[in-house]
This record gives sequence, structure tokens and C-alpha cells, in this order.
Amino acid sequence: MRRLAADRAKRLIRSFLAAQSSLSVSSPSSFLSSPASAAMSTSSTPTVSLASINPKVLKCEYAVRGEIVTHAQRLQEDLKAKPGSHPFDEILYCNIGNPQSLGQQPITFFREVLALCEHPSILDRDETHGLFSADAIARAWEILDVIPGRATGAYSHSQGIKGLREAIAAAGIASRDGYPCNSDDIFLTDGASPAVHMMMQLLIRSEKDGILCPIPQYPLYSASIALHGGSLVPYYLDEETGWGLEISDLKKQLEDARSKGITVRALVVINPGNPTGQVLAEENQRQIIEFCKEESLVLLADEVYQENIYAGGKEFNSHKKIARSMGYGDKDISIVSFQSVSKGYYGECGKRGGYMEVTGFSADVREQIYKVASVNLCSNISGQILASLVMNPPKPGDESYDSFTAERDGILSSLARRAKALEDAFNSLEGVTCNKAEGAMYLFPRIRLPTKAIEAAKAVNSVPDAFYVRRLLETTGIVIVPGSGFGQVPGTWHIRCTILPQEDKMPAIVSRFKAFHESFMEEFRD
Ligand code: DCS
Repeated sequence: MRRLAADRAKRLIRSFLAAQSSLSVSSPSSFLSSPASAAMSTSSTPTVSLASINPKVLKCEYAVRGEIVTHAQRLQEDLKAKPGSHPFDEILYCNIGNPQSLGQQPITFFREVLALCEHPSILDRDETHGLFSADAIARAWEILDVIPGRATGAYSHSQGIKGLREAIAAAGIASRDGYPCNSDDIFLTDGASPAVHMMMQLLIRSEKDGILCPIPQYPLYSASIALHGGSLVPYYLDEETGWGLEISDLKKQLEDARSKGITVRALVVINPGNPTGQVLAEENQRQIIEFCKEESLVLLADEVYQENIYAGGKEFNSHKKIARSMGYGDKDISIVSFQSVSKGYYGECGKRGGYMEVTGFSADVREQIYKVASVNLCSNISGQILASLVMNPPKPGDESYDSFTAERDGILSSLARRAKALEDAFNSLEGVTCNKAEGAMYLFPRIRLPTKAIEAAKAVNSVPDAFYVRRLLETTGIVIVPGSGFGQVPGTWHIRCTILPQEDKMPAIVSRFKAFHESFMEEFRD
């Protein structure tokens, strides 16, 4: 009886496939071994195995949420089920730039506007004027007025709501840079990550296409290049000069890749740097732009940490601004600038807002970028609103201005103090040297591990810096990321630690770290 039903189902599927043959990319037999038929089959062979999935997925690695974090989550479960089961009572996540998860408070003005936009019916109520600032109410009206039908629950234009893009272009980018910005160049995205993927998808045709990436780099780039089947062409940042970018190394790596038959399509620059924290000097940016122009490379400028600058005398300059100041227009150079609501002083990672500003691409290529964006329909509307707010915050004279600047400056100056406290702590450890975090949210100290520790790591099949990081977690509950997840000069070992724990937690973290490091060095001293 059951057999007859299964036969009938197979016949039905076959006739369905015949009718859909123009849509089907899998053969009928592979369709019949899909999960639908697996339910009918008695065989226990899994339909999908590691050997049969896309090898590009297997190749892709993402250290900031990798093995060490999974281990930390297990320890956290242990602590919950059995308090006192580890030598610490909480897990401290210093592995990821996720400020609000460590207690950073959102900026009031941004959240007021978001709340009002999400629930516009309260805008007309009298009580609202007592609860929300006048400029937040006015801004919510302005935003709702540019959303067709004021429908924040509707799909928007695939590039994002036009009026929000106009605000980002004029009040945000043009006033930041002093050069015009066209709202049609802005693509609003769910954070910067999807924008990076979109550009990789556009540029990478095969493994013969290469993308020049800094080493160390933020692993979104290596992961995205792997997923899209391209080749990462490394250029090394120089630790000795505070993670400086040497144009001579760029040239050397480019020529080397070309000699191997790789067509290098783009250059990634992360400024301020992740994980390295350096802020590029203007002169260096000019050299980069000249290099991209001469070599016909797209400049992928990751500028998500543009508000995170702590070193006196350093300032953020967008690459587009520098290019325009050199007299290069849209026809001369292709630049994509990525920005995100996850970073800066706002740290709204979970809201998933961001954009890319795409300049110097022909109209027909732009249409293709639009097509790719449209496959996702649109980015989420709260993220779009937030992106417009971070690029156009309260201005002098607005009711919220003073409280807004106090919140913003409070967060940024605290981040600067935390960066310095951690930098000093790392530099006081035996065998550790740590460059200044001029910007961004991380420190990337170098650790000279004793040979015995390197051998102990090998004995358990671990990379030495990952071995150190795991020991640190198991002893102190502090989660950081091994430098090997970002790339480093072979034979050197690093760790990446965020500067994000709140200031009242810093002394305890520093002393736990110091005690761990001393005993680790003692245990493995050569
Ligand atoms: N670019 C850089 C340089 C980043 O550091 C990040 C996130 C992103 C892009 C993407 O972020 P969004 O998609 O949220 O906009 N930084 C990761 C990190 O190193 N820690 O946390 C996440």
C-alpha cells in the first residue's frame, strides 16, 4: 500500500518536472533524491554531505565567530547549568565589535526617531511631546514624508528609500567631504557586509580574478572572496611602522599575482583599520588612489570606522574626497565606499543598516549592480532610517543637540581611554608589543610565544596563537580571536582584542589577563 503511494508520488514529481523543465536546474533523478523523496525512502544515506556541498562554502572561514566562540558558548551553558564549574563566573566577549552587547547604550535621538517612525500613530498624541524631543518628532515626520504611503512595513526601492539616500548624500557625505554626492550612487544595505558581498559577486568571475587585500585583514573579505570563488592577493601592512601601507609592497604583490595569470580587479583598503587600528595619512591615501588609477583597479574603501578616531592629530578622510581633491572625477577612478550603523559611536550592529557609495562605474554596470540589489528586494527599513540618521545627526540649535553631543563624545572619549588602558596593559606583558589603536575598535598585539608553547600547540594540532587564546578562555572566561584568523606575517603570532568592555570592567579584565599571561609564560618558558 505504502509502496503504491510512493510510486504514485514519484510519477507525480516526474510529470511536475517535465512541466517545469525550463525552470529546473537539477536532473529528475537528483530531484528524486531530494529531501521530499528522502522522507519516502527507507535509506539512511544523507542527501547532502560535506563531500557534496559547494566546496567554496567549505573553504570560507570567519574567525570572529569561529571555533573559539562556539567553545565560549559551551562554557557559558556550563556556567548556567552548574555555577562554579569554571574558574570564572562570566564569559567576556572581546572577540567581536558589538558594543551594545557589552553594555554601550544607544544614542537617544536615534532611538527616539526610530520609535516614532515605527509607530507613527503616537506622533499626533499630546503625551508624545512630553516624552520625545521636538527635533526627534520633527525628524520622524520628515522621514515618514519621504516614505511612500508612510508605510515602514512595505518593501522600498531596491537601492533604498530615495529621500533617505538624498539626506545621506547631501547632509551626510557632501557636507563631510566638501564634494558633491549623488543620491543615485547610494545603495542602502543591511549593514556593510552584504554590500561587500555584492561587489565581490560583481567583480569575481573565476579563481583567476584576484582582489588585493591587506594582511592582517577583517575576515569578511577573505570569506567573501572564497565564497565567490576568487583569489585573495595579499599585501602586508608593516607592523614596525604602526601598520603602515607600503605602496612598494602593493606593486610587488600585484606583479607577482599577474605573473601567475591572475587578473587583479580591486584593492581593499580598511581605514581606520580592522584589526590593526591605524588611520591612514592623507599622503598614503593619495598614493593608493594613484596606484588604483594607474593599474585600473576598483578601490573598495571600507570606511565603517570613520567616526572611531582616538589619536590626536589624526582625522578621517574618505578616499572619494581625496580623489576629488587630486582632480580625479567619476570618469577617472572607480571607488566604492562602505559605511555601517554598526560601528562609530552608535554601535547599532543588530539594526543592520549601512550603505555603499558607488562612483566611477558606467551606467550599464550600475544597472547590473541595481539588478543584484533588487534580487534581495530591499534592505530593512529601520536600518535604512538609522543609516540616514547617523549620517545626518542633530545640528547646533536643535533641541537634542547638546544631549546628543554629550552622549557621542562620552562614548568616543571612553573608547579612547579603554584603548589606551589595554594598549598599556599589553605592552607591560612579557614578550608582547602592541601598537596604538589610532582608530576602530581593536588592538592587535604581537606575542612572542616560547618554543615550548609552539610545540605544545602542535602536539594538539592547534595553531600556536589559537592555543594561547583557548587557554586564556578556559582560565579567565575572556574571549579574543587568534591573529591567524586575520592573516599575519608567517612565523609571527598575534591576538585581536576589542576595546569594548565597559570601563568599570577594565581593571578586572587587565588583571585576569596579566595573571594568565604570566602563568602561561612560566609554564612554557624555554
Ligand atoms: N567592515 C569592517 C572593517 C568591519 O569591521 C565590519 C564588522 C564590517 C565591515 C561589517 O559590519 P556590518 O555588516 O555590521 O556593517 N566588524 C566585525 C568585527 O571585526 N567584529 O565585529 C564584526
